[in-house]
Amino acid sequence: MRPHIDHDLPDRFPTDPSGLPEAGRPQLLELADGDTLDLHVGPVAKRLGDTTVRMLAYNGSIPGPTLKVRQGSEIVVHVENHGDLDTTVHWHGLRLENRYDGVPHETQAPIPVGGDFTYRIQVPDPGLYWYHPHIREDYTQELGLYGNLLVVPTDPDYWPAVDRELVLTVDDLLVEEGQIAPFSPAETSYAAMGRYGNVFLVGGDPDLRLEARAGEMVRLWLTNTANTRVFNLSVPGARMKLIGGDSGHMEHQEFVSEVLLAPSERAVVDVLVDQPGELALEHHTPNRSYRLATLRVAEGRPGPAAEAFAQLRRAPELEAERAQLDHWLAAPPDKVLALVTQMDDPTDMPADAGPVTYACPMHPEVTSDRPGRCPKCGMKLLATSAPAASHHDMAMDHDDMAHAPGGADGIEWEDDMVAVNRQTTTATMHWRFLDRTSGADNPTIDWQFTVGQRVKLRLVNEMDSDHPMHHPFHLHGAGRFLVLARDGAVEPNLVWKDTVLVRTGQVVDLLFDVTNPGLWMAHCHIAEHMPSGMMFSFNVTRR
Ligand SMILES: [Cu+2]
Repeated sequence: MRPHIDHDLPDRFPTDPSGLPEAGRPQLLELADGDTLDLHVGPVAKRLGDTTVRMLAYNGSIPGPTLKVRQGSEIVVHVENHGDLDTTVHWHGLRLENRYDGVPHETQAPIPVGGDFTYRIQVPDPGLYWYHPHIREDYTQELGLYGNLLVVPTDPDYWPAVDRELVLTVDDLLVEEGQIAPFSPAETSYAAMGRYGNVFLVGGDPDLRLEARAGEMVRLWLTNTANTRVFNLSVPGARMKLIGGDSGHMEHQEFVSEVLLAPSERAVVDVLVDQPGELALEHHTPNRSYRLATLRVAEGRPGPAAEAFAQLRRAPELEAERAQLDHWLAAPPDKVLALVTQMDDPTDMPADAGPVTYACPMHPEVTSDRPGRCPKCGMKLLATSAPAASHHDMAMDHDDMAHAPGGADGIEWEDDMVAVNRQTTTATMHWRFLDRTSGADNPTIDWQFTVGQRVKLRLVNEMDSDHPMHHPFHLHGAGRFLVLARDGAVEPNLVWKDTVLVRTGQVVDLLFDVTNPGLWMAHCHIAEHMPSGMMFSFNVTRR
């Protein structure tokens, strides 16, 4: 189906792919210390199965180029914006100089369409990072503006030997009748749960086919670039070993059958492919399985990979962190942050509308004649009965979707309330961080830290909220953190992180190692939650 042409609708973003260059495959660019990269933001025509849509790309590919940089070096990135709106580039997970962090109005002026900006990017820590805009991510990141940055350690033994490396973004895109579901330039929609997609993209491809040889150790460098979806990834039939997370290697390598990745999190996984044939990268929720990509394994010779795979290495610097963890586990938190929402009823009942029935959008069998909360999931009950017109609008989009009721594991795997979710905007959803450090409601967050400080942060995803759900909490490059405990259970395997998934109702304790001065952001990495209020900035001063 041909996309509509929207020339006469200035209140919409352009959607016509005619005449645009076709999106290419992402390049792998090795950049030496001091090298300059030109990064161009612009529209592309992207084939998705039998339709072609207009998307946005860095240097003409989705994802943008993978930048391979040696630890400790500095690269210069000259960004030119030929996209649809102002932009910046945020270098996710890097502890870099604050003025290159890409936060509009705080660390730099937005780059206007036709404008440019030059970043100087420092990479002190080995591992997998990524870059994306920090303006209207719900639109620009969904449309393809993301790419990886791989920091190669100076220590050649940091990672185990490997035969093949695959840098893969996992993402989902919402496509309706052959077109990307519309966006408003004026406001962010799907603000309740974020925009879940129905087309899965691995490395930007809805049907990615990868190659390997039997006997190889294949390393998957995985990044979740979705707006809101949590991925649970596995390669059935092959053995996997988790070796790294957001920022570098794990305290101890471990064999795993699956890897949970919240939006913006990364994982480094070694996969032993010992048989020729076909393997698949899959996403498993409690109710469904999705095939994301295919790995064809050709005949090969057994090499040393199997022996190396059997070894589980440990990271001494993270074991040293664990040795002093008891002190931090016992210490009271320095800051307590509650994650809550207030939700306006999108049906907006007039007072004289007559009798009203309230129902849970996720559990329609739960009804009440008065406002309240769903006993199954805690969500605010929304008016459904009268008037008839809004009842129709509120029709629950249950389709053939299998439902994880309320997310028994604290994760909303699917959008179980599409009709309501689509209508919610930053005007009607009020996602909030509340500073409960003093024990009182205090919406004004005034964090002040000093370089060299270590801070215990407690995140409380409160059930007493109009729509409790999971949130991936992200801290910008003021430092990096370790997860100390989740619901009081000590974190079994440490890794330096910049994003943590806080499940519905969960309490997560972090140890934040503050290293870089400046004004830095903390926010939920659900692209629709951040502009709905789940963000703040804090200050780090030099010692
Ligand atoms: Cu959130």
